[in-house]
Amino acid sequence: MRTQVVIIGGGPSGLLLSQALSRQGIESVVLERRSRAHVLGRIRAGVLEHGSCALLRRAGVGARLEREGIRHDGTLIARGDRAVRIDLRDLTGHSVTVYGQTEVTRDLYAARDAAGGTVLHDVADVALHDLDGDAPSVTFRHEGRDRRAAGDFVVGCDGFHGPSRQAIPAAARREFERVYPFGWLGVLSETPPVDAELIYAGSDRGFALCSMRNANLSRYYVQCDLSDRPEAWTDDAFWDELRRRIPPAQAEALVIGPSIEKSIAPLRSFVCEPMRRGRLFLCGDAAHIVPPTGAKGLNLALSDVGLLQEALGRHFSVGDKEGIDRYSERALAAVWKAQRFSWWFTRLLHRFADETGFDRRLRAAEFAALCDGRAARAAMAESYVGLR
Ligand code: FAS
Ligand code: PHB
Repeated sequence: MRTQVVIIGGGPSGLLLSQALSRQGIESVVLERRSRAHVLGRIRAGVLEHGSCALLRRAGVGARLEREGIRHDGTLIARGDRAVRIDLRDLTGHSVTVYGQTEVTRDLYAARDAAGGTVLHDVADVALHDLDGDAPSVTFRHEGRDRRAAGDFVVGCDGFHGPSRQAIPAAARREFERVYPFGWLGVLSETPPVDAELIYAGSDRGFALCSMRNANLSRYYVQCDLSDRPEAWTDDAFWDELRRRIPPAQAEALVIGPSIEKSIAPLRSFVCEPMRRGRLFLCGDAAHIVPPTGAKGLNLALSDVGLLQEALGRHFSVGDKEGIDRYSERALAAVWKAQRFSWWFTRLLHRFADETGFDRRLRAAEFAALCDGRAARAAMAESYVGLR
């Protein structure tokens, strides 16, 4: 098959890129390893920055987001029995929107279907070819046949474990990584959220997060050991631990119920430089991973798409190469800002097994600075609502 842009990966970044390109009359094909049901079965991010909402609206997938997304003007950060509300709207003029990644992906699939877009599922043996020439292609197996997709460009939207990043020769890649010595045990429950806004809580027992998807669907997380397994946690054990880590008022008000999803996500900071090799561009988790503390993973992926769809649009429409030539530099500038914030927020709220007394005092002083200083809250709020 012949197209203009071959996209590997049918998660949010691959789908949004395909949708945004098609709105500019640029053809693409999306090659996805899993079934659509599998992709839509993933429970991941929950918070969208205003820049991400704008991108989705511009791509024509903002209608349900407008109807069902929940606008949040602030968020609560708690440590022990002290808590501080970060008034995002007062401090930055922006809010965030609570709307699950699953729903973003669902909306994008529906839009691709409506536009007659090509998204191939259950694709296997994806391999990238001739990236340094002017006729790159991707071979793959689909429905029992070996196939080839040729295009002007290939975009790796295939997540952290996909093949695209590896297609850049190791000698030409610089990788930066920090693996955290703990994970997040997440639970989804059909219960009303414990509060109107999100609660990020640090405690001597570890981190906890109270989030939501809608008025009767809550999402909670507790920091756990990497050796933990979801099946080792009964619902009661989870609810008891959550209560011990969040402020007393919310612990008292918590409505519990059976978990309908329970999983553990590892935490990692990772960046691959550059995010381009010849006719290959990397986008989203294929190029970078952030700990979910700062709610940056999905938003950073969509930020990459915003830059790339504009760059490819100018290339195909007026032959302007400046956008594609500066994509990696511009994307990485945003990536490292998000890495810094995510690392800072993770260190502020999580318990580290090797932390010293000095570390604990420093963390308490960092939290006190947030409580006592508007400037510190404004700096946190600007990163949280999105730096675009
Ligand atoms: P994705 O990983 O979503 O999509 C990549 C796609 O490529 C997948 O569908 C995969 O099947 C496909 N693929 C892989 N290899 C392939 C191959 N060889 N051939 C074809 N297709 C292939 N972010 C937050 O902001 N908040 C959170 O709470 C949060 N929680 C997370 C929990 C988990 C368990 C994980 C893994 C991530 C979480 N994230 C969170 C980050 C997450 O939301 C990502 O940032 C987001 O999915 C990035 O989107 P994509 O770049 O499209 O990558
Ligand atoms: C979520 O709702 O899944 C969520 C929200 C905020 C985060 C991380 C996860 O920082």
